[in-house]
Amino acid sequence: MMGSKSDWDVMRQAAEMLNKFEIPNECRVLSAHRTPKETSEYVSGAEARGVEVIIAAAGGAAHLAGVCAAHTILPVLGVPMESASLKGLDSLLSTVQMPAGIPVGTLAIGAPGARNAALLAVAILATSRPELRKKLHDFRAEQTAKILKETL
Ligand code: RP5
Repeated sequence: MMGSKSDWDVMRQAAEMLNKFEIPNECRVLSAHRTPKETSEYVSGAEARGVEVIIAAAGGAAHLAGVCAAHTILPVLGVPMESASLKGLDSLLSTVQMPAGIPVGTLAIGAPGARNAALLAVAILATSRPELRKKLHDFRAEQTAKILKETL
């Protein structure tokens, strides 16, 4: 989920990572502020529909991940979007500073956070799926091999 279509250029990287691991996923623009009712309905029904992890990205006064977490017991991963005025520090603090009792697992600002949110979602799903765990091991091994092949 993302608060605006303007987040999609970054958040498509999360979707691409999930697709790489063949994880069925859905991408929606839903805002804590602009579409509060639809956001709460979507998240409230997610568990019953079989959704297992929610990734929520927002920028500025970034309440989306926290609002999602308030409406579900599913793991919610928050991705702070880089903002024009404060470079995402506003988004980071708004996403990460949840009161005790309603957790949001907050990732890095922007594209690294988007990709890592997907990888963390895969890791969560992999705890009960050996085939996915193998894919994660393979991914890490490929990444390591790629780095070690770099020439300068
Ligand atoms: C947030 O406000 C969105 O998540 C986005 O990062 C930011 C700016 O949204 P737009 O004004 O570009 O729609 O709700």
